[in-house]
Amino acid sequence: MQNARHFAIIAVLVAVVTGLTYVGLNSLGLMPVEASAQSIPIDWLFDLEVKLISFFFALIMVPLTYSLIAFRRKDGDDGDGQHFEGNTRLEIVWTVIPLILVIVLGVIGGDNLRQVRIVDPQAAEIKVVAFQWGWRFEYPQGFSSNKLYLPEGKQVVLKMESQDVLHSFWVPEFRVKQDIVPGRVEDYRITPIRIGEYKVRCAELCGTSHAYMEAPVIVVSQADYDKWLTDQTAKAQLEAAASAGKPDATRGQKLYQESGCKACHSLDGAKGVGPTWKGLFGSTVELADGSSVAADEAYLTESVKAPGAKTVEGFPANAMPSFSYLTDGQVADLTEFIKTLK
Ligand code: HEC
Ligand SMILES: [Cu+2]
Repeated sequence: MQNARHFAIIAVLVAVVTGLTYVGLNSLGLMPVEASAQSIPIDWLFDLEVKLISFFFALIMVPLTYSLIAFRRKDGDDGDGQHFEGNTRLEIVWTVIPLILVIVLGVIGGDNLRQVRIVDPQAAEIKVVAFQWGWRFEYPQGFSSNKLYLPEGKQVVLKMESQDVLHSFWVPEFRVKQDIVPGRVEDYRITPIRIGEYKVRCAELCGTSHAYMEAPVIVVSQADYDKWLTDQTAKAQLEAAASAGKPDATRGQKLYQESGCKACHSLDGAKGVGPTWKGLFGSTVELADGSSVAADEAYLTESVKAPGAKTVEGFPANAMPSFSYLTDGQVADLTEFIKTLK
C-alpha cells in the first residue's frame, strides 16, 4: 500500500504541474493576434501541443524530483537497490501509447493542413515580387504598390516570385509562412479577418539588408479596399497618360524604391553596396580596368540592363543583379530620375 500512496501523490503533483506549466507558457504571450482565418486552426493545434508538452514535462519532472526526495538513500544504508529484469507490460504500454498519440497527432495535423489550404475559387490574385531587399505587389488592375492592401473577409491568393535569391513571405499575424524559390511561382492563400496594419518580413536570410526586407500589410474593409483599388488604378492611368512615351522622373523614383535599387544605391552621396546616384549623370566614371566613361544615357541604360559590361572602380564586379526584365520605358524613367539627382 506504500506504493499506492506514492503513485497517488505523484498523480496529483503531475496534474498540478501540468496546469501550472500550461498557464505559465500561455502567459508568456508569444503569439501575436490572429489576423487570418488560417491562423485559427493553426493556433488550435499549437494550443493542443502546448497542453501535451506541459503534461509530458510534468510526467518526467515530477516523478524524477519526487524520487530524488522520497527515495533518498538513508544514512548508513549502503546495500544494493532492487534488481529488475525488464517489465514487459510496462514496455508494451510505453510503446503503444506514444504510437497511438503520434498517429492521432499526424491525422489531426493533416486535417489542419487541409483546413489551412482550403481553396476559394473566387479568391482574387495579387502578384508578389520579392527581391533583394524589398517587396513589390502587382495588382491585376494594372498598377504596383510597395504596400500590400487586402480586403477583410475575402480569400486572396498571392502569386509569389523571386527576382533573385530565396526569400520567405512571413506575416506573423497570418501564421502561414511560405518560401519563395527563384524560378517558381508559389501560391499563398490567406483570408484576412482583422482590420489593421501588419508587416511582411523576409524570413530567409537573403543578404546584407535582409533585416530591412519589410513591407506594410494593410487589411481594410471591402469598401475601403474597393476605393483604394479605384484610386490607385486612376492614378496609374493618369500617370501613364500624362507621360505616355516620354520618360518620367517620378515613375523612375518609384521604380528606384520598388525594384530594389534603393538597397544598394544612395541618393545622398553615401557609398553603399553600389555607387551613389548623386551627381552621377554627366560625371566621368572611373572604371575598374583603368579607363573612364562619360555617364550619359547610353552608359546608364547599359549599367542597368547589362551590369556586367563595365565595372565602376572601387566596387565589386557582378554585385549588381541584372535587371533585364525592366522595359526600355522603365529604364528611361530611371535614367530620367538619376538626371534630377544633381
Ligand atoms: C545588390 C546591389 C545592387 C542593386 C540592387 C542595384 N545595383 Fe546598380 N550597381 C551595383 C554595384 C555594386 C555597382 C557598381 C559595380 C558595377 O558597375 O557593376 C552598380 C552600378 C550601377 C550603375 C552605374 C553607376 C555608376 O556610378 O557608374 C547604375 C546606373 C546602376 N547600378 C543602376 C541600378 C538600377 C537602376 C538599379 C535598380 C533597378 C540597381 N542599379 C540596383 C549594385 C546594385
Ligand atoms: Cu529576403
